[in-house]
Amino acid sequence: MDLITTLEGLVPELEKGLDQASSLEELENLRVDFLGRKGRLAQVMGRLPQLPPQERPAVGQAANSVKERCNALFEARKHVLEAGREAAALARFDASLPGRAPWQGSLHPTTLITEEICDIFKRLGFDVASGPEVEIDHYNFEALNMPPEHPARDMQDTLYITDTVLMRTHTSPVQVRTMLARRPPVAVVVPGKVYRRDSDLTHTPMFHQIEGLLVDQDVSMAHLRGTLTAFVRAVFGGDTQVRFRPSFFPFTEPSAEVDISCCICGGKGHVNGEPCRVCKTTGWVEILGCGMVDPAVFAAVGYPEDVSGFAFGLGVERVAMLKYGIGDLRMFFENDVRFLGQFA
Ligand code: 2U9
Repeated sequence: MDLITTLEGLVPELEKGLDQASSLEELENLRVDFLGRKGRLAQVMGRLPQLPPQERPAVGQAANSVKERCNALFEARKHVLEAGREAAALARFDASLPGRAPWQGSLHPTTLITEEICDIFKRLGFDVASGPEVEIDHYNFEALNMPPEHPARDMQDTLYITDTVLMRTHTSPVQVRTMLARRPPVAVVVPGKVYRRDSDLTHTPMFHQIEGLLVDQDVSMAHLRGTLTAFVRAVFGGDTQVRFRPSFFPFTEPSAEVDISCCICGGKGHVNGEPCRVCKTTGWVEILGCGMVDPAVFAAVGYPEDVSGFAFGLGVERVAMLKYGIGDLRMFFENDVRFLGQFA
């Protein structure tokens, strides 16, 4: 049989194969078998050099024509099979089912409370400042009236990087930097991460603080009380009661801790006859520490002797736990979307 007849014979044979191919996979196998590099068309063409030269052009033309027709047949069958696959997929698709709502992200409760607190102080005229989390000893301790042998500098509590470089244990070094950069009057709040060598049920090695500092002439404890009372009532509601208890901090004198009437039991000590778990029936919960800035701190930053000021500090996670009734500090660090999604 001459080569042209053999070549032409491929077309009806392919048509038969295509009729039987019922999937795109079978179709591909067939394509390789007919048109592949070692396929049947290629095998016939391999015999071309054995022909007398004058016969080769006609055979070559026939081969091209067969190849084109074969390709067209493949494409046609491919369209049919693809349409079938799509129809099968649509048959499985139930357009009457309710749609799946897209996942919506939400801000972390730590971020939410931080923003809420900063907004309250911005309305009271405070600026928001930030600074490095890796600090030098001088800004974290020395300038805050904590000299080298002070117990708060203990390796037990502080994450040291070198002898003089450490992870800040509070955001106070930012207030020190602020005072070194600006003359009074100064009113800043400083939110940020702080680090301590501490890890148990109620302490994490990193947590978030917001501290505030106000310096001017004739700033008194009354200004401190008024500012913090306004702040607490903005966060926990206008009925919240506030009490100041004497305390001690190296950087403030006098110092106080502030309790608020328990936001879970409303200060009654009991919820539905059960003892309140949050205030342990006392009706009060501690919310922040504060005081009048110690003159030694002003001296360390070169402020004149006639200025006075107040400062305060709070733990953001603690405020969030009280405000939202969260019982476990670890929730803030596990990033469980079932927890985080509730703050959307
Ligand atoms: C400068 C001067 C004074 C910041 C203050 C507190 C009281 C305080 C704690 C609250 C809970 C830390 O997160 S916590 O464990 N803080 O009680 N912080 S006064 O006083 C300053 C800060 C900077 C220059």
